Amino acid sequence: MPEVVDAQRSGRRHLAVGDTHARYYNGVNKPVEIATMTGAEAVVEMLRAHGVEVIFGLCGDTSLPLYDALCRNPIRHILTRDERHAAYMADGYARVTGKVGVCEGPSGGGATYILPGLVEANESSVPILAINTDVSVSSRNRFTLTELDQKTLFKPLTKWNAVLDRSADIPRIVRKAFEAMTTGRPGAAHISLPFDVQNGPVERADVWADPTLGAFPSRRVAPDAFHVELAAKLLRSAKTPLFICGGGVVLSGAEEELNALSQKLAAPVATTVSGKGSIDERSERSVGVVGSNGGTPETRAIVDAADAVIFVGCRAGSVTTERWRHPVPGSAKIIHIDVDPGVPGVNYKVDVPIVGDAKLALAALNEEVKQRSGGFQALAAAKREKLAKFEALAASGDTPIKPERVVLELQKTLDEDAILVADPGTPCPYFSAFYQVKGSGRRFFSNRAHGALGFSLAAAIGAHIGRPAVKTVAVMGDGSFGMCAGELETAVRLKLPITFVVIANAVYGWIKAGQKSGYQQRYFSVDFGVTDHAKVAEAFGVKSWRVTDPGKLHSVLREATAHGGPTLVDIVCQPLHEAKAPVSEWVA
Ligand SMILES: Cc1ncc(C[n+]2csc(CCOP(=O)(O)OP(=O)(O)O)c2C)c(N)n1
Repeated sequence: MPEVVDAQRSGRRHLAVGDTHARYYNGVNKPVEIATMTGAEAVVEMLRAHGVEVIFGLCGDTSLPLYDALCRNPIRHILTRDERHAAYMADGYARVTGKVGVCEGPSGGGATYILPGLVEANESSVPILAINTDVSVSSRNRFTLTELDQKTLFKPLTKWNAVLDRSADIPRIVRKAFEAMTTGRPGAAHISLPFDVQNGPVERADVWADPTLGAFPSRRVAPDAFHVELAAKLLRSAKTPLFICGGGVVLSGAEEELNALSQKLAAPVATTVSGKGSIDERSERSVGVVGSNGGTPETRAIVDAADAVIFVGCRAGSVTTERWRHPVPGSAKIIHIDVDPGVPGVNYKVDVPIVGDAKLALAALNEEVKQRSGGFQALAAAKREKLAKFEALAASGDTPIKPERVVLELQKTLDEDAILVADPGTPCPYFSAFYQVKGSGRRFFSNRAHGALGFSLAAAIGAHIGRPAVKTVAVMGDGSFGMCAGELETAVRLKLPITFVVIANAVYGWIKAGQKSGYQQRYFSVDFGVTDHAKVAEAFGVKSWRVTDPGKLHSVLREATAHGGPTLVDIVCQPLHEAKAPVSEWVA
């Protein structure tokens, strides 16, 4: 009876409680019992096998089998109030844990609503998996309610996506999704899971995973030694080398290697907004953020003075380089380290491309270079100048409150290990420029790929779930608040001690500043009404304050951040177009 022996060897005879038994017939018409589970159970077990502990999402008709499987499983399910925020939560969770974030939603609107979060994560190289349930395979092409071509919808916006047609394919497809998300450049994946596929059988023996694929980067790729040698040679003759680090350093966990190499080369380290956390910003070698959303004239001057720029895990995009003007093309030799071979050489003529994982590439380069001597006097002077301008504005007792004051007070209030999530609008440039990340690793992030307003509230929830031991704060404009307020209920229901800060100015301020600097103050359709965000939050059950007096800001922020549940501080702030800070430098 070879078939039965095979079944025994593979463990199929060892049935677990709840297993169903499919009866297959061998060639001589003898039944072979095979343990199976439903497709929905298999999906959940496959997630668990990859180390998934939490899923963010929202229910729907087509998700009923999945929910029934989830309810009998230890994976924690966080019920959200819309799918966009479920994806943002998965994104925030992934960024702070280094693990894949998982979100789910139903068919039709659930799929179209989850999409913005997937797009942001994918472009930010954050591995999140979204599962949308779908109408049954047997109901396709029959004008079925919520039917949608999920395969085509998600294809251009994810690193990898699939629609399941058969339950038997579930284990293989989930394995493939995790491999795609966490190898090479991390990215988002999407799986469409039809209703009848959730109810079909899956062989228990097929439900296995390589758990290392649940965290990123899962399979690091080493750089070519030849290019590493070329880079070392180039650096030997450089007088003022400079690093510009993107999100790839923190994603790769390469902070130590970066620190060691920049020390050895006596090279300053500048970062993009996503690169914040690559280096402790208190270091004498830290430049801070450069570019048009957080850079200042002082940090730009440091970039322009470099005769060799080493981009690390950075796409040298329009914001970081102020539309490819800084570094000035041709004025510095370019070494470009990236895990994606399609990145080096796209925006700058590259002298040495190094394709590989940032941690491995920086370590390899460290082996090849010699200790250089060099001082940081010019950098220290530039930073003093930048800080002096900031501190003068931050000390102001003017009303409406200046954004600089908000940055300063939060800086004074938060512990070094706190996580700050910033929305676009005022928060991103001001906090990127002036909020000093103390220590390395993920302590600050913003949604820099697409910059959709309303990211930070949900992303902060995900970050808190991922790293509950530290304080998480989300800072958003009132434009953003209007796009995400519903998730305050989630924070209240789960009693999450997150502090939400609203920079309230009753205007889409960043755009109005653009109308001021580029369109002779022809202000058009950018002002909206005043909202008392503290009252709105209170209605959800959030402990809230509305602050108009800068003198009260410190004590309110202290009380809010110390509270054991969700809090919101609504701060009536000066709009960007009235600011005297170098905002005009930041507007594209
Ligand atoms: C979803 C979305 N729509 C439009 C924009 C374009 N946009 C960029 S900044 C901005 C204004 C932000 O306003 P607010 O959140 O109130 O912050 P403020 O600039 O006033 O500080 C807008 C509309 C965007 N980033 N995201």
